[in-house]
Amino acid sequence: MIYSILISVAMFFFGSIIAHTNDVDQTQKTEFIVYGNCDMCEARIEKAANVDGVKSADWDKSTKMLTVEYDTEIVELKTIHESIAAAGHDTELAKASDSVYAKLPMCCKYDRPE
Ligand SMILES: [Cu+2]
Repeated sequence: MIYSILISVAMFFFGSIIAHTNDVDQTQKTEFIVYGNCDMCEARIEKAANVDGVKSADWDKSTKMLTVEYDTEIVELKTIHESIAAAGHDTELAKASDSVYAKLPMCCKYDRPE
């Protein structure tokens, strides 16, 4: 009797370890274009990309490529695009509003994609 309880407890813990390992596997790495110009843009873009569930965000000034690692269980890719657009930077999937774009410092006023 006591053994079957012990086995159940052991299986429970083992099961939760497996569930935990699966969580880690939900990390996805992807890259997409974010429009911007300078170092200030880089800081702004990376900060905006860092929503809940994002593990790393790195924007390359010369290629305009943002590389993000995010947990697909916590955040959708679309949410990351929208957060960046809300900070004033157009992405492949989300466009900044004209009023937010207008508030960017002069050096950050990138050429907007059509
Ligand atoms: Cu800038």
